[in-house]
Amino acid sequence: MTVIEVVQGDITRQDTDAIVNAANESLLGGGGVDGAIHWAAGPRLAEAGAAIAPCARGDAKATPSFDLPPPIRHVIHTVGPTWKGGDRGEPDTLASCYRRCLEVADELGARSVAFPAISTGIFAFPPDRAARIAIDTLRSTRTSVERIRLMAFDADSFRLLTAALATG
Ligand code: AR6
Repeated sequence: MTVIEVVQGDITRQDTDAIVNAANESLLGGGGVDGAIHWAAGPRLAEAGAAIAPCARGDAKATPSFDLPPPIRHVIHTVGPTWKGGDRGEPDTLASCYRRCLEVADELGARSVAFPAISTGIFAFPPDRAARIAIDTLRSTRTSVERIRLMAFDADSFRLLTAALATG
């Protein structure tokens, strides 16, 4: 039985086994949540990312968490789609990100995973559509992860994700 919950806050400060990073294909770091995670994990995260890069859009790859606070042990890096109107496969690529992250979490034996709202910042995916895809995909993917935490970085995202979780 997997529980999905919505929490407002900073993903680098969660009490989960793994956190997901909304990365780019280089896995070297960037802005947004990627910048926050690299800042908190320290420079070894970019070295570890470089060693396993590139990561294709829709795929996911894991590194250790380095200087992130316990109990976080793993960072699962995924690369979402850049929104270009919605008819270039963006919804399928976003769903693939959530699916692949759960597969990687299972390989790692992670029992709890926190996800940011992948692609909804710099990559401009409409947050309401992204929330629906995130929740539908997480609900329909078989996994041994027991607790999935969807992170809302602000109050609007919290309302949106909470409403999406209550429906469908
Ligand atoms: N904790 C939780 N959520 C956060 C945090 C945080 N500390 N910081 C931002 N968010 P974005 P993307 C939210 O832009 O759209 C980078 O340069 C943010 O409010 O981080 O997938 C990468 O290297 C938004 O809801 O990721 C890529 O090039 C969500 O995280 C590109 O940006 C995702 O926003 C990826 O863009």
